[in-house]
Amino acid sequence: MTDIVSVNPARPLLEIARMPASSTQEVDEAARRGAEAQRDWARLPASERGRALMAFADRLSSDAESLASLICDEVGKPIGEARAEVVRSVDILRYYAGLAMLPDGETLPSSTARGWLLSRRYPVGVIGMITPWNFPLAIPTWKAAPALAYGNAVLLKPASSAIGVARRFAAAAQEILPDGILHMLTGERDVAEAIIDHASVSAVSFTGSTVVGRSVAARAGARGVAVQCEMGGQNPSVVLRDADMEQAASTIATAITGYAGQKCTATSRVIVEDPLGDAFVDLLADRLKALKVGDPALPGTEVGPLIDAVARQSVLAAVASSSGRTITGGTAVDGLEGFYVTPTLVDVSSSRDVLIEQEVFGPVAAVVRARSREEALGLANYGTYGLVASVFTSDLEAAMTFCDELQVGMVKINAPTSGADFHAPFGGSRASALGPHEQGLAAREFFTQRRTLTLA
Ligand code: UN1
Repeated sequence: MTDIVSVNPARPLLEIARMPASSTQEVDEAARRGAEAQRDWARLPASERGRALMAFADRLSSDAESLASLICDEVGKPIGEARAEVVRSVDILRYYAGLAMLPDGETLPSSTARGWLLSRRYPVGVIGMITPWNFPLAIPTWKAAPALAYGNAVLLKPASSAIGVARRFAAAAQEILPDGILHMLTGERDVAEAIIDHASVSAVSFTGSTVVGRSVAARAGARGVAVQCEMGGQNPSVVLRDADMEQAASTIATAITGYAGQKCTATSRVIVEDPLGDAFVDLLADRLKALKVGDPALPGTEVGPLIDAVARQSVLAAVASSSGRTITGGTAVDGLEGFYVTPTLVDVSSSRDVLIEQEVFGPVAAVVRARSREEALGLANYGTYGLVASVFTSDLEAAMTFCDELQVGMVKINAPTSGADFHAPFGGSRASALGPHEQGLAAREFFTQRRTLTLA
């Protein structure tokens, strides 16, 4: 049996976790057990499920510092960001613990004189979750918390490079939840496919690349089960001529380099309206150069390593094949073990460029200039992705026009493209997403099914 192994991206010879890959038989048993356990879980009052989620949150919270260190060690996330991820995950569990008690359903006028017509929500069943390594705790949490709150069971298949964090998450859940309600499986594509194909799995929620997400959707669709995919982004930040340049430069520098750009919400292109052009580019380049690149475990580090050698190779290759002029960065970092890339800004004059059309997933952004607001809008809507965009301006009307015209799932004004409020719907459009949004009350759409009840 093959082992799944995760290593420390800052010290690649250091193994962090090792687990055997799940067999097809284990997937089958977990799915059947999940289906059985789910029936009882769904019958519990919502308040009882909410209490269990609260206890789960407390369990993670009591272990916060060691979880943050594990996130830092296993996926190379700077320790400050790792701590914030733990806090966010605890908050998400508490939020859904309470949300399960919200009023639900509708009473509708009946077509018969004395009848009742009601619409209510019911759980979906067993949900397969295929999660990435970049938010190894928060993404499993924001999928599992609403799924559990609304009475479903969960089969979690995390990315192999983040099995250590997922194992801690699953162990905490198993201490608190009834047997079989949350089960973690390990492995690569074959295990994910076995989950998607299993007759007891009623829906699949995925976060990862657009290519993989579409194959997950096709496979789930072929079996007729619901699918939710959060996929790639190529997110623009637009700086209009009336923007506060200092604020825009600092915010955008953070959005390009937070977790070394390994977020689907990272800023990947910066569109600057004339006449800010060179002045803004210089300011942004200065901000990027000032960032402290290094060991993610050190408190002052702002940019850590990429997840592995392949990731670094593909980021450097994208920069090398751009037709633009590199203003800063674009290199591996000498003298550091681990897969570091210096924060990178490339001045690009044509939209037909790899740094504009593709998701790079590294601390890299392209900058393009626009002669007018209209041109800036066109450049922001260019391409196939549609996750998030940010606009920097002090003109409310311009901000509202961009909100209306941008073809994305989320618009941020004077704020970074990265970062998400867990109580708001999160999701994209076009190549960035398929199916209902995640998080907030919106999560209910995917994790429940409607039933119309007629009482004659
Ligand atoms: C964030 O920006 O804090 O995989 C969240 C991702 C996204 C989550 C980003 N699904 O990067």
